[in-house]
Amino acid sequence: MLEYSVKGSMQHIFKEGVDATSMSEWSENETSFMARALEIAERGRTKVSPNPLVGCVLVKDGNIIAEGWHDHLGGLHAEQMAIHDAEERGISPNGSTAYVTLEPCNHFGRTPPCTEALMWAGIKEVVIAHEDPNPTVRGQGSQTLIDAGIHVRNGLCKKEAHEQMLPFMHWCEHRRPLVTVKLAQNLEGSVDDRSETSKRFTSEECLRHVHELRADVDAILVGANTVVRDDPQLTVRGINVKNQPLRIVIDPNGKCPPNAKFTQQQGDFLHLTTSFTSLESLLHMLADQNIQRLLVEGGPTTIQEFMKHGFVDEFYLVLSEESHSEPFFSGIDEQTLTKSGLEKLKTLNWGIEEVHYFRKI
Ligand code: AOF
Ligand code: ZN
Repeated sequence: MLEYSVKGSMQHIFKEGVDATSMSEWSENETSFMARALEIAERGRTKVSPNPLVGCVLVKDGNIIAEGWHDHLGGLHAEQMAIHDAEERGISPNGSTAYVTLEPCNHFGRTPPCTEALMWAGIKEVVIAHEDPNPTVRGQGSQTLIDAGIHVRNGLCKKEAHEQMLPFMHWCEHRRPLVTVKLAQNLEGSVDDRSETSKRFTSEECLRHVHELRADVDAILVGANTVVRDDPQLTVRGINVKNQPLRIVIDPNGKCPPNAKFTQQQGDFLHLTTSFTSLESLLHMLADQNIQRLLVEGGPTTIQEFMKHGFVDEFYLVLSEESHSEPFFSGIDEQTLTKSGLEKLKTLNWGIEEVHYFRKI
């Protein structure tokens, strides 16, 4: 891996692989164009799965002349929206450079190939942040453009693009969903006060963050004990989503009551009783159903099961200062997470709760 420092700034961009052009540095301007493409890609968040978030800007004479992003599943791809935007503004995209966060596709999927749209629009150069690991489009996008005489460079803001498309990248590479765990407990490590009927012990603002997280996943999973104790709805509330995440309950001993709330909400659910064999097969089956990010919300036994098999990719450990008179301990804390191969990357504040965020090393 080669490290390039951006001229005139402290920012470092990692550039990997072979560049179609020279080993030149990325200029500060180029970095800001790609940063803008990454920024507008966010507009598709919660709406594009199982496609990745993608952004594109067209640049002519050092100025952005048009912008596009993949807005929702089935909608235009980012490049096509940017070309359309230029046309709407009455500016010809001919001779411009496209900065795009993902290698342009070269296949007929839900939309025609972006490579063709770029060629037809007379784009002279394409700068790509990250290649597309999707087996149906891999590599051929860049090659097709190069064959058509378009100048292609790759790897600008690659790390940032990878982070933004993490569930998609993970799904392409491993053929299983990225597994995100959220666990709320108090400072002693208790997840429940058994002296009371089940109730939430974290703040309203924390709950809002949890719903944001739910809106950004394809499925939510809990074990039967959580259903029996809390009877959760397992839905996104307070945020507009087109489709509710798939609700999954692992219940090998048939403990869930037939009228449990998760069975009575909008959208699909999966109540896994006897038919379910191993977590690994479940994850592969979910991946086949285009589930790219799975949120595991508890309880401790279910989470430990995922951890034991090394299936946890991300972990939000939510810490509350509430005390419990009859505590129920999770057996999970920073140390156990670190020991199981997760690394703490940051601490967040979700209302009054502190959240420790871990990622698989
Ligand atoms: C692009 N630009 O903005 C996006 C791309 O089924 P489709 O037609 O929507 O194609 C989906 C695949 O295309 C997706 O899995 C990914 O490989 C790529 N996404 N490509 O050129 C875009 N969103
Ligand atoms: Zn495309």
